[in-house]
Amino acid sequence: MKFTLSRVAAGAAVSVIAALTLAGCADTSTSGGSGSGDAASSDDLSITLLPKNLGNPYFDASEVGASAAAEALGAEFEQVGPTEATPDGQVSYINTAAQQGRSALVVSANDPNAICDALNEARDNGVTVVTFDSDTSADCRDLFINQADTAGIAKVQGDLIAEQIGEEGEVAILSASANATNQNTWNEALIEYVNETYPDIEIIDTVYGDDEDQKSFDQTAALLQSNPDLAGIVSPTTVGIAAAARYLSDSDAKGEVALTGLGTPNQMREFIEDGTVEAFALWNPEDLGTLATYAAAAVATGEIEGAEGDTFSAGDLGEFTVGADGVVLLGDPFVFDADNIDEFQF
Ligand code: RAM
Repeated sequence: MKFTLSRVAAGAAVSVIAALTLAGCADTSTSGGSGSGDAASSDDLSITLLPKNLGNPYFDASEVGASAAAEALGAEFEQVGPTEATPDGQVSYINTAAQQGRSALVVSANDPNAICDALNEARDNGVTVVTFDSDTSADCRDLFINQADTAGIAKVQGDLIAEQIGEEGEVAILSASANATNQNTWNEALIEYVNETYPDIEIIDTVYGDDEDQKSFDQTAALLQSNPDLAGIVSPTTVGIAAAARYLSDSDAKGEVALTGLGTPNQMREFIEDGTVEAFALWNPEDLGTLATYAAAAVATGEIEGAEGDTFSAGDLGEFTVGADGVVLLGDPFVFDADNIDEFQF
């Protein structure tokens, strides 16, 4: 059974829809075109998912949603990716997808520009390119599937940390890689929101754990050591927040230094239970993978062009509309705490 976060939040189960009944949504149409080559028919649809890195439970969850959507669409599906979250690591996979003539590439970008040439070459070879989670510059992809809007992500993290530190004190950001489009956008918005909304909170530093567990753990230790008055840490990455929580849970700073940000319930459950973390936020990464795959199929088959106002079906998730700049929005971030975390398994 599949739930979306907002529906779970409302306490309402979504009825199960047999996957096969969903296949029709990308099964038609030769009209339009992706602007990136010939439309694939749904019979020969092949989709490659390229996350920032492999071995990250967040992207494992998006793969579950993506591969289920591909199956419902009758598409051939594979996930490939580097072990380290770097743009260089992604380029060879993009080139291979182009050489293989894949219908669509669904990618979370480690850099807004560094993978653009490779993506545009792939598009010239007829590959539909859809970014999800972390965008590129808009001229090197067909669509961006955005998990939640930037202002909403800034607000939820800003309000959580403010509440947890009594609206005053020093706060640091433990981010992912220094070039990650998504974290950089969110951090800028977070700093602006906190400066405007909470005058007694000072964001003193941003450090980078590169979405590596050990580096994020070490950066947490260093932050605490060099900032004895630190009141809180915001980590807008599932890798960072889990590593920081593990460090804090075993240190004297547990319960003294607040930690919030964006995490997966499965990784954060023990730290909510042991009191290291009060609350954090995220969306459903499985739904994000599902939506990105349906969107990629809709463009690759020519069902939509990807222009503003185009609509397509994403199976159980419903109908979506392409917004300005080729952005499709999944929904709102959701807050997890001790009262609800056990309802979630991802
Ligand atoms: C990490 C990655 C991903 C981001 C989440 C919140 O898993 O950096 O891009 O969206 O955190």
